[in-house]
Amino acid sequence: MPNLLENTTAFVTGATSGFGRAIAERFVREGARVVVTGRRAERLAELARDLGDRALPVVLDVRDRKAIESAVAALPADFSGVDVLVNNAGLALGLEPAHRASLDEWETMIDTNCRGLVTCTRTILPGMVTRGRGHVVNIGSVAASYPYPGGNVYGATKAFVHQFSQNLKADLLGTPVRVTVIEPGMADTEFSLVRLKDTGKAQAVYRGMQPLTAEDIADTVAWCVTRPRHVNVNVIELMPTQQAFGPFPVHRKD
Ligand code: NDP
Ligand code: 8X3
Repeated sequence: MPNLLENTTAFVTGATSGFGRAIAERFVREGARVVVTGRRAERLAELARDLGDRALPVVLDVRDRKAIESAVAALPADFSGVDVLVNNAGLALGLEPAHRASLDEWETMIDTNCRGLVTCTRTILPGMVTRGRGHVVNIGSVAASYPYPGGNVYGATKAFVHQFSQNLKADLLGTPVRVTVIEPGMADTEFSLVRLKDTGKAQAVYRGMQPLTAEDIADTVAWCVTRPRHVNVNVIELMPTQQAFGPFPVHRKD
């Protein structure tokens, strides 16, 4: 797909690692200009060096509403007409059952995965509607639909992302702005390291199986945003061939 995104300006949250980085790289390769954001300034600077002047690094914590509003208001002319917003920044913390999980970690997941995503959307969306061109791509998860032990608040935040995406689509009927939610299963990024805070445990998650890669997700996002304008991909759920669904467990007394 050479230069299919030539006249596109994208805003990617969480571009310092994993999916976000791969999406930014793919978009720039396809000719887009990309605002790359995240909290880790050094990583962003390194990414911007790699990608050249089509990437604009903006250090941003998606939990900080004022920072998002000022960053978007201050975008230079070349990057200000954002027509693809990729709400990717997010995290899972811990796998403890609900009665032992950390409330602080729950709040961090809600603030990042839900509040951050909503704030970026509400800040950038009006410009898309005014310009008559735009696509919001939200990164959800299979955890939105399939519960698992320890998934408690993480899965709930991704269910929020799913429903918010569908409701956005309802609100945007009559405008040309598109909305897609992409819901991956296991993918080998820094996700498990962030969740488990232990390199050995994080590597063990992917032992003996072939997980999705960040490039698989970037490929999926690129496909969605390059469909003809009259085509809206609502939801894509994808998982490794070596992952599947669990049976209903039953707790028996004997
Ligand atoms: P990574 O940990 O590799 O990347 C997460 C990114 O989110 C980083 O760039 C990080 O940047 C950013 N981020 C986290 N918190 C904030 C914040 N408060 N403000 C701004 N940026 C933030 O994980 P993935 O690439 O795997 O995760 C990307 C998305 O994909 C997440 O929403 C995740 O829930 C989802 N997902 C992941 C799956 C997987 O198995 N890997 C499967 C399904 C969905 P920084 O730390 O620099 O701020
Ligand atoms: C990440 C996928 O299955 O670890 O969203 O929840 S899973």
